[in-house]
Amino acid sequence: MNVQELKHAGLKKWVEEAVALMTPDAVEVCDGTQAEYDRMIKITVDGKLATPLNPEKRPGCVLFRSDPSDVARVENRTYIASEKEIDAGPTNNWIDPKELKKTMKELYTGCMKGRTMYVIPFSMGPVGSDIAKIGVEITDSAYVVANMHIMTRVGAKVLDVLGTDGYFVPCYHSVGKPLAQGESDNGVWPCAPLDKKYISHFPETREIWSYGSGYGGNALLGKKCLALRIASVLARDEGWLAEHMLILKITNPQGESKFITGAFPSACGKTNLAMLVPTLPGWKVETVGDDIAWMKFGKDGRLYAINPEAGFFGVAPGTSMESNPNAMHTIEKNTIFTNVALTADKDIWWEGIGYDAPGKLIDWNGNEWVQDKGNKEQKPAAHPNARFTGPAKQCPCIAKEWEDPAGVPISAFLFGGRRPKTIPLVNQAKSWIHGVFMGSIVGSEITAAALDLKVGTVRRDPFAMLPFCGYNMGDYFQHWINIGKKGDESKLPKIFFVNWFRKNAEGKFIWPGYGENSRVLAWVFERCAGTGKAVETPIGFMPTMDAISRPDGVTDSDMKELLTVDIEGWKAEIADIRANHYPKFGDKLPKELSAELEAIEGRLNNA
Ligand code: GTP
Ligand code: SPV
Ligand code: MN
Repeated sequence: MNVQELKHAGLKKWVEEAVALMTPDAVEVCDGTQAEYDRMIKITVDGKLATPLNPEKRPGCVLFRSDPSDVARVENRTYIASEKEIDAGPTNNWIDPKELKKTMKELYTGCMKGRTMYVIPFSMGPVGSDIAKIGVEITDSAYVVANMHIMTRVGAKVLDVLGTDGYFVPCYHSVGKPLAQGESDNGVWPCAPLDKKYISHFPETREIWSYGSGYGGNALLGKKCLALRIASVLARDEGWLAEHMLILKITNPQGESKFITGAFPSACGKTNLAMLVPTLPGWKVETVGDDIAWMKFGKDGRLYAINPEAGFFGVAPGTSMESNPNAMHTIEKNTIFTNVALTADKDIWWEGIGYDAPGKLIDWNGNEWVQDKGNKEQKPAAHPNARFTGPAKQCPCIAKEWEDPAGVPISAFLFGGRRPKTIPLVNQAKSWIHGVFMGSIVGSEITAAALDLKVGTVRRDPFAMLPFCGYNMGDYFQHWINIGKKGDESKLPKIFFVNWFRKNAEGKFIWPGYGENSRVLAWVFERCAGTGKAVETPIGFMPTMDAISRPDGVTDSDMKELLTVDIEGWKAEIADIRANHYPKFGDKLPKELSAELEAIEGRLNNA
């Protein structure tokens, strides 16, 4: 379809302005068809950016290797350009929107020369759902178009819903690498140098401008940019929640089901938990979403969640038939792999895939690579943030409700992160406000999901939203408190804190994690059902020693360590929050949270 055929005057005008600024050689409106997807893949294969995989082993799959500078989100190039700096808050980068637009307009000028501009109408959420939102991304990357086909709902049906004057979130994207006459990518992943990359959000005008990166959350603008940073602002204004949360359905042996969401920072286990295969006999877990949840109150006063996405952009390393068979089956076909290793017979391989590298590989940098198992210093064959983009409908454990436009009623929220010490396997908040306090203090060891951070150090990542909250985090805490006041607390989800990542003195994980996490989910389920045995402690309700069954290989003393409150560790935790975390929010810190801090401190001192 061409731009002239667009029926929505505002959209047409917006595209025409972008064309005038970015001067592409051609413009195309995407229709979301399989033929279009195949054509995008062909363009990237012809440009030597993609390698088709073995059709016998991975039908419909391709591998991309990105530029080594373009392998993850870039948090220090991500901006919340609100009119006032205070509205971006202490945890976001801010530039005055006028200044930022001026800088970026210069970068955008002529940036699509030699390329085609694709106009992608997409819906976050089932097309036409009350909770869904429409965005339109313009991009000069066929890789982005193909990924958006999998991750969102693209095309003509979205334009139908948009009609002649419907609302859409406008999203600009360019890789920032114009081509000279006759030049082609010819195997070089197009992107701009780090100091020219901008991932910008204008919360008042609800616009997204991204430049210079072709990677994941920087470039697939429906995901973190729209569904979290812009949506969090909409959610604040409209009284709902846009969260970095998986959504799962859990069914007990009696056939009763509940829905649970969980917020863990990037690369801390959302996809794995969402697709978990329970080791507990008779229990079943199914997936609704693996990264983002949008939640609104239903008429019955409960919170209902939808997954705004249509695919999974999951971390590849560590994914195996043992750790996550459902993900492995999802990615058997029609999947885009980015920065994994390539085998001689054109299949994929990565660290933690569950078997040794079969002979000579091509690593994510495009170099020959042979596994040297004795050598701990060997560089990995797959980038630690290598990803697969796979369609959710191919997931064997996808829940039948996953596209229900009304969403699913949520019984529990989990918060967690990677904490080698102090934080127990699970505890339950005493109340909504106590739960909000727990969400506000989430800490986690940094992972490879962001480029510019030091992997392994613990940082506070409130609600797992630190890189994704589109406004002042203090106001965001207040918004969570307000949601609690809006609802009848007995109907709101119960709030839990979990930690799969406790380590022993040898640095080994004490809890086996993955499918064994079902034991913790079962306790959460039982607590929501009013059964589940618990004791009250200074940090909340904790399971009695016999309330969670012990997995093989976990000793009684391990269990004790996982389920005992480390009073001294918690005192240090609270002191750190008092000295370093909460002061960042100044007057924006809700007084209810200071009161919770006082209260927990008092309880720990009396313990
Ligand atoms: P994003 O897509 O970045 O938001 O990540 P995510 O939260 O979905 O994380 P994911 O499930 O992809 O897991 C990231 C890494 O953590 C993988 O290498 C997993 O193998 C590992 N992991 C997931 N769950 C567990 C667990 O229960 N225990 C341990 N030890 N590791 C886990
Ligand atoms: C994350 O980093 O939380 C991701 C990957 O889910 S990205 O889409 O790049 O944000
Ligand atoms: Mn994520």
